[in-house]
Amino acid sequence: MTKIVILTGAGISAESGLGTFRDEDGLWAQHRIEDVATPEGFARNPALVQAFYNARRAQAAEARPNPAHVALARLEAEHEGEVLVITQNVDGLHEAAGSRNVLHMHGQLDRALCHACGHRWPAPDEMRIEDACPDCGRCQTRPDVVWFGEIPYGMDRIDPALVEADIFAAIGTSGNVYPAAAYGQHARRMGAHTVELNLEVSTASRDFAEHRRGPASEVVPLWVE
Ligand code: BV8
Repeated sequence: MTKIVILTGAGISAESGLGTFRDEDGLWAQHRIEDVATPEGFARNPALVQAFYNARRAQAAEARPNPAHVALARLEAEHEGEVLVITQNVDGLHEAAGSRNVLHMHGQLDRALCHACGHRWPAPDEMRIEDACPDCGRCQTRPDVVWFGEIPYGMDRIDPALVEADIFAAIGTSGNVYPAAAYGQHARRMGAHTVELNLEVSTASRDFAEHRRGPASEVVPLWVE
C-alpha cells in the first residue's frame, strides 16, 4: 500500500485566478499580515478582517479547479485510500475537482466560527461582525481560518501521515509558513521520496530530492501520469 501525501499551497490555485501571498502582487503586498491574519488584528478591527475574507470568499466562489487540482483528484481515484492532500489553502478547489481525502490545515473560507463558543457553520457569502452565532447568540463570528499564532487543524493526523509516507510532494508553496514548511524535511527523514512542484525555487527546495519546475497546471498532470 503506497502512501502518497501531498502538501499544497496558494501556487496550485494561482492559475484558477486566486491570488498567492508572497508573489510580488500577492495578498501580503496589499494587506499587512498583522492586520488581517492574526487574532490581534481581528480584535482591533473585525470589520477589516471580515471585509478581507469576504472579498476572498467572493473570488473563490468564482474560481474553478485547474488541471492540477483535477490531476490530484484522478490520482486519488486511481489509488483508493492511498492519497492524502494536506492543503494550506482555504479555497474549496480540491473538493470541487473531486478530491475527497483533503485536510485543510489552515481552515476554510466557506465555514464560519464563533470566537466565543467555538460553534462552526457554513459561512454566508458576506460575513458581518453583527452576525450572531446561531448557537450562543453572541456577535463574535469570524471566518474559520487559522491565523498566525493559532494552532493549525489536523495536527494529530498530519504527523503520522508524514511518518508513513512513501512519497511526499509539495505543490505551489513557498515554504515560509510553519509547521507546513518543515514537512518536506520531516518526510524525507522518515524515508519518503520527496518531490517539489513549483514555479520557482522555494525556501524549502533543499529539503526535496526531486524538483519539477513549471506552472502547476502543466507539471502536476505530468507528475501524476
Ligand atoms: C503555529 C490564514 C503553533 C488563512 C495563514 C519563527 C520561526 C518559525 C515559525 C514561526 C516563527 N514565528 C512565528 C512562527 C509560527 C508561524 C509562522 O510560520 N510564521 C512565519 C511567517 C515565520 N506559524 C503559525 O503561526 C502557525 N501556527 O505555528 O502554531 C503550533 C504549531 C504546531 C503545533 C502546535 C502549535 C499558523 C500558520 C497559519 C497562518 N495562516 N493564512 C488565509 O488567510 O489563507 S498563512 C498563509 O501562508 C496561508 O495559509 C498560506 O497557505 C500560507 C503559506 O503560503 P503559500 O501557500 O506557500 O503561498 P505563497 O504565496 O507564500 O507561495 C506561493 C508559492 O507558489 C510560491 O512558491 C510560488 O513560486 C508558487 N507559485 C505561484 N504560482 C504558481 C506557483 N507554483 C506552481 N504553479 C503556479 N502557477
